[in-house]
Amino acid sequence: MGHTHHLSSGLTPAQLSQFKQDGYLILPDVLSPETVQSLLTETHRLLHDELDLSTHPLTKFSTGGADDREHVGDAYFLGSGDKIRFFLEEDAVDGEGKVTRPKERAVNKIGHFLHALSAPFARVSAAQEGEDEGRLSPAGVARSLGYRDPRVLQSMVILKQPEIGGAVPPHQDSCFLYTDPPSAVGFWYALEDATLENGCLSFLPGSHRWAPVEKRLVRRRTGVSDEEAGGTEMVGNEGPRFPPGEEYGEDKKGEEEGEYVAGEVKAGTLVLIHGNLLHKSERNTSQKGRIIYTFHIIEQEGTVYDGKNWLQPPEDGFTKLYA
Ligand SMILES: O=C(O)CCC(=O)C(=O)O
Repeated sequence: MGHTHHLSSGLTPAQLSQFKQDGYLILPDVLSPETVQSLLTETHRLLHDELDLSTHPLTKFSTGGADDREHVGDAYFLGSGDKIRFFLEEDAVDGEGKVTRPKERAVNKIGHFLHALSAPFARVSAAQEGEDEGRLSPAGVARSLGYRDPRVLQSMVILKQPEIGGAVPPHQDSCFLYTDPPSAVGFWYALEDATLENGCLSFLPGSHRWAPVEKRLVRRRTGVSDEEAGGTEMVGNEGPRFPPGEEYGEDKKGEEEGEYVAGEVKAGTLVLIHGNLLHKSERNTSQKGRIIYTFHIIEQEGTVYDGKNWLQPPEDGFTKLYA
């Protein structure tokens, strides 16, 4: 990292205006090679030590079509907000629900409380400005973006396995992590190189300014246990569809919608993703995996977190980002 990074612990003005313009920002070398290695080691340890396929409910998680939403709805998923749980690649399970490959090669996703229950992952979001030899910290980024009391509400490792890694269709994260008004931002860290071949992200630049949060993922029944909730469904969003600010509105779309731009990145890169931004990733049919770590923050101060959201706060509330 250049010397200037030691002077500023948040985003530079140029980085901030790029994020405001595009709705995403690619920041290389934010994680040191040692940190990347520690997170990969922890990922493999979790798969090896903590996953027992013989007792796993074989939940498949995908943001894909109607069939997939059925699976999303089960209690294993709804109860994962304060646990470390494993969600399988669609194509790693056959018609009878049998896993067709070694467990280390069958998992699509690990979530959603890594940032609290796994020390190596917890260190990533707990880092404060000025620590870690001046590397950019999540707290520093959040302060640059104007967050007053940012909370980490979920975290996950997405493995996107070789040959069968599932695609993630275009979506906006604020549909899944809704606050009134919308406030989500994703921190997405490549732990391995992400390329066109193994299913890197792509983004629709500027769509966060004109693409409203039209629907939300909610529990079918609230005030009941995860088992009785009846899974989840997508419903229309009656609340605000953009964060506050004059830069947002459906009229900002203008003439051209534009095209998705691929974000090929090296391991150690951080990608910031605005909660309204349309983004996606393709299938991985290559021989190379694509392991990433992502967590999301919301603004706690002056927003309302909806009791119908699929993800409900743990006992002690969502994790503070600022020390
Ligand atoms: O890593 C991916 O392929 C997709 C991740 C994503 O879109 C998200 O977490 O919102």
